[in-house]
Amino acid sequence: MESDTLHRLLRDMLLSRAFEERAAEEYTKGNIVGFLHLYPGEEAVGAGVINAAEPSDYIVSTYREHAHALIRGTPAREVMAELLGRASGMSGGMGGSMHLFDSKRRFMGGYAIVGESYPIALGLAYAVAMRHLSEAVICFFGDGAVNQGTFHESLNMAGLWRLPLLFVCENNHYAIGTEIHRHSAVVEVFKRAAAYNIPAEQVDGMDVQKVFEAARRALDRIHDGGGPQFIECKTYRWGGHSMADPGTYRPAVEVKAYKAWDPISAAIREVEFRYPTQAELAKVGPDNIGHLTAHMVEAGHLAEADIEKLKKEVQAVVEDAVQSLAQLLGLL
Ligand SMILES: Cc1ncc(C[n+]2csc(CCOP(=O)(O)OP(=O)(O)O)c2C)c(N)n1
Ligand SMILES: [Mg+2]
Repeated sequence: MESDTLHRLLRDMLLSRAFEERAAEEYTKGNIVGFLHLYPGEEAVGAGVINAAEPSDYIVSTYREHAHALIRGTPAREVMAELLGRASGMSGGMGGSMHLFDSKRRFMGGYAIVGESYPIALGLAYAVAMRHLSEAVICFFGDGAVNQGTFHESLNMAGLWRLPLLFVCENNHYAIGTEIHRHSAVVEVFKRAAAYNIPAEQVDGMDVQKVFEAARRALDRIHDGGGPQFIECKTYRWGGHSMADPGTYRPAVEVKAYKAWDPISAAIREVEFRYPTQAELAKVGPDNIGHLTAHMVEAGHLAEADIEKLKKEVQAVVEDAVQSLAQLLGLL
């Protein structure tokens, strides 16, 4: 993979992480109200998929979408202002955390209703197909959303009409507190796409390079008129479902294992779910950002000093976003 691409992926993941950590802080201080669903742990999915897209492709997301908007290019200031309900926010302060929207960048919304992104993406893809354009629509959704009726209806129509749609399942194994084995008859989500004649693959969602490459392949096929495609990214959210959720339903050992995810850890990849042993835990490697930085340093794309520089750079972007709202936050 090209050095420029690797740097972009890393920067986007670091920016997403720094933004979410700062948003959590502002929520705790009471400056952000309502629900706040954060993305740490899942950055490789958004960064990999959105960077593989063309600027002319559309994105439809969920309520866990701050990083998707940032990666798409919406300035951190506008995203943060929306979380704070300010008029300078990307949705004019009317939407808040779950309803980010930036039509200029073809970011066609975050949505609070589980399973809402499919029919909207389907309509956009239908419009693209009617105009015979070489554009794709990317539709994000969680593992919990695959049991909604809209999933089946939308995949059926996309498969039938061969619409230019990329379905991306962010499988973080939980729908709030319900683990996938308890909410889905078929836990290998990608297999469901076969029922609608949609090519699908499962990808390690903790490895940003693998996600990027899978998304590129799928998007190339769509742009070439190949019809809908489906990617299941296996990932994990480090925190609770939202800031209001301490996530105590998950065993500490499981959270620890995923926080130190080794992309080829057999313990975590087993189809039949099993919590890793202490010995397996000792062997697991860095998180999804750590994994990429280690690879980049090893391959000579990055020096340790660059990582610190990059972290400072994204922190400055996030800090600037918060400071732009300083008066409101009583920081002046
Ligand atoms: C139609 C509908 N039913 C229930 C809810 C409440 N709800 C909010 S998030 C969520 C879980 C969704 O899990 P998943 O799709 O896996 O996404 P994740 O939060 O893990 O990213 C539920 C049930 C909702 N918002 N909309
Ligand atoms: Mg989920």
